Amino acid sequence: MSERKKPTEKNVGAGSILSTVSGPSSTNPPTNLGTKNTTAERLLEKTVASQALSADRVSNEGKPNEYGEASRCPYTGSIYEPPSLAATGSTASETISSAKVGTGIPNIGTNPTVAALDRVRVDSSDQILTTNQGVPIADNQHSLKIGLRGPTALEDFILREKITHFDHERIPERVVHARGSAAHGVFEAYESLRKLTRAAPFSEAHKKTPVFVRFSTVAGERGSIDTARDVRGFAVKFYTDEGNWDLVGNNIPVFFIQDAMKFPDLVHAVKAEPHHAMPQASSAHDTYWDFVSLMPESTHMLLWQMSDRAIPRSYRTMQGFGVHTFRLVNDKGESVFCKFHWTPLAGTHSLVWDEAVKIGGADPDFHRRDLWEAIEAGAFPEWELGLQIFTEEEANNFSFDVLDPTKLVPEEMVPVTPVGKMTLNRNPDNFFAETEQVAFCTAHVVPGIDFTNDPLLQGRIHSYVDTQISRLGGANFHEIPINAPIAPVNNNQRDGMHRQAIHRGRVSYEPNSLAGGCPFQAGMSGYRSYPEPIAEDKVRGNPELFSDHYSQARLFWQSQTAVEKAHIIAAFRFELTRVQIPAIRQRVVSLLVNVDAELAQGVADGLGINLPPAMPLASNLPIPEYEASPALSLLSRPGQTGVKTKRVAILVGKGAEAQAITAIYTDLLTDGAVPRFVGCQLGKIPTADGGGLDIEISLEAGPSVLYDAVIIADGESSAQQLMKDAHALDFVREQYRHCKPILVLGQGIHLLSKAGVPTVLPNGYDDPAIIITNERSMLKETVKQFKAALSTHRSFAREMDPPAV
Ligand code: HDE
Repeated sequence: MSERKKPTEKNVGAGSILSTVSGPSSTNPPTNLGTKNTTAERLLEKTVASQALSADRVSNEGKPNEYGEASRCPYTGSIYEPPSLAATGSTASETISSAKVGTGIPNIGTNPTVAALDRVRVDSSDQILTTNQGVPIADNQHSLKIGLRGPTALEDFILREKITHFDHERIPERVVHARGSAAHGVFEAYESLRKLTRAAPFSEAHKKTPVFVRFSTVAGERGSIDTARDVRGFAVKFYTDEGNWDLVGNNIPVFFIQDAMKFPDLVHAVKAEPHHAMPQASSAHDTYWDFVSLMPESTHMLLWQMSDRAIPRSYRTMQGFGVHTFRLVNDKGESVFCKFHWTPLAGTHSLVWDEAVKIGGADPDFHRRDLWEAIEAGAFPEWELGLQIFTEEEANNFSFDVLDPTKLVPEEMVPVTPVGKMTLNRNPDNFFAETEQVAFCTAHVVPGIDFTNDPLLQGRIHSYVDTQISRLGGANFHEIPINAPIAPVNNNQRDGMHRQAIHRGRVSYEPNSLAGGCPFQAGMSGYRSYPEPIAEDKVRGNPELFSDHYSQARLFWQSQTAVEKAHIIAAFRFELTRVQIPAIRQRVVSLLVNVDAELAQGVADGLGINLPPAMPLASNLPIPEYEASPALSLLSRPGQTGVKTKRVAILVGKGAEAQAITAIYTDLLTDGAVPRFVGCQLGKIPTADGGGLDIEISLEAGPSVLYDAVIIADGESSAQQLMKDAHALDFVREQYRHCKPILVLGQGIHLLSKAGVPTVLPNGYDDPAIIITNERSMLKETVKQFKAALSTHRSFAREMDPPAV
């Protein structure tokens, strides 16, 4: 560093310091400005210090390291200490304080815009109403008028501010995944994964990283129903101490298309048709099936989409997948490939189609409500994060290309290693500020996480940042509190719509000498892209292995249980029945012929058509064969949470036997289930013992589809009342049709009989999920049996297509 010159005892040159343009060439500044003004004194100090700081940096010493081999190892930028803090400030007056500008103590090296959300929380308790300018509002009832019956004055700035803000309350909805719900939580690593990755969330055992997670449907608009047949988004924002990492995944491990180029086509095909804007939140229409039937690479995904995965029981009972192959990179720069899996501790459970359709009417917010209620009840949803790790060499020996997002890596080939647990433990305080404004971007990665060349992923890296700019109104969406990292943010990006940060100093470029070289580049400790060697021609095309469109669709099909297969056929039948053009139906079935004969025949029969010839293959390459993978069956993960959070309706009528049902009610509550007394209408009903019981919800407001199971109370007159109400008859029929556990106490059996619900399976055996008891002494045992059935979710053995009941 150069030696600093001593100032002389003069005030010549003061005029230049008090000006903002030019000055003498001498480096000896005046010692005073001929005034006693403290701000001016600081201005002098600032000027002197700035000159000294700038002179310290004689050249950009990093330059030689920016070329050739040396550039492979980025250098750490140099820092120059300012002789006075005034040197780097924007103003000489920065030490002046007020209630608005702050303490007057410069914030050195800090950025409070990234502080916890508390910095922007608002609570109006004990506060008067004000305008947005903080002016107290005297009257919030009337506009300012010329006389009581007169016209409104244009000068009414209070009315105009209120209405203007209201007029602009809405922002554009997400172009896809518009409908969603989110929650805060924490991710805790089981062990350190330092050997594999330097990614901050995995750096030590038991390290906790805050997360915000948004689940969504894809096709519907912001106000559409939760239970549409659709892929679910599963987007996790990790607020790590090395910046934000967004793992923006789905509940299905593969995708429809192989290249980002086709995404707008896919979305235009599945969204409501452009001429009449129908249907809402449904793929069951011509344009969708027209497109996918001409895109055979969609076949694997179509099987998942037609499976019950696409109608989850709850966000809490879905798996999540990163879909693409990613890279993990460790401190030494070594890389492995990785697939991300989220596995719900509550198990994977789905609705059945007839139920999903009816929930759409009974409670369009079914999944939003379920997530909210579980978290508010302290039944925090949990998922285990698992990794499939494999090397590039191993990947080269797979029969498929790991860059192809229509392919998964079967768990039997590469096991899933659990690495941590995510718990969602807090609902957002404000839906708009948090859930709506959160911006997930696949480009948000942290050191230790890197991309592969999956052409779908590559396109996404661009798309997400880009879409937020129009959705959230500009380039500063990262400053919206929910999006701001908890890691410090320092760079030279400036301005743009709605900028929040107020940067100190006049430097917004690098290299610089005037800010002491800061902020400086991190060098080898910063984010470094994995230096994958590539020497190829520039081309639009796909690798040959991408042409196998059916082998993994077959793997999926073969790995399903008989029930799941039947549901897949029924879903294709439903969707294609809604399609109007026969040629499109034919084409879809011709795709399925390449997957499996039983599947294709089942769908063809459902559509009343002959089996068409198989769709021609895209290549003559040998088609890989796989062993069935039981892990792909939804039913293979019953979960560990038993009856917890399961909703149980206890049907009661006037004169019900109260003792047993109140005991069961308490028992279920104790186990974490959510029982409710459901009756013909609200109010207190008399019970057989002369007491009374408060109905919690009516059959009309809380129909069958909103519960996981039903208990029918004992009592002759209770049964009589329920039997006269068709809602009650529908209730038990639907519980039966949707394969839910039914517990019948004593006289409650009459309701079951009147509803025509059989108590044996179609094959004549006892139905294990219909539990009937007359014996009070056996109640404990019976309830145990009921809870066991409730834990297993559904009894598909009774299912018939079409339903007999
Ligand atoms: Fe998205 N996707 N996507 N996507 N995606 C969006 O970003 C896009 C894809 C996923 O809760 C958009 O912020 C392209 C795969 C989720 O806020 C947009 C391509 C997967 C969410 C976008 C894909 C996803 C989105 C719309 C093909 C699973 C909701 C609004 C190259 C791995 C995130 C937004 C949230 C949202 C683009 C394909 C998951 C337009 C171009 C594959 C979970 O940027």
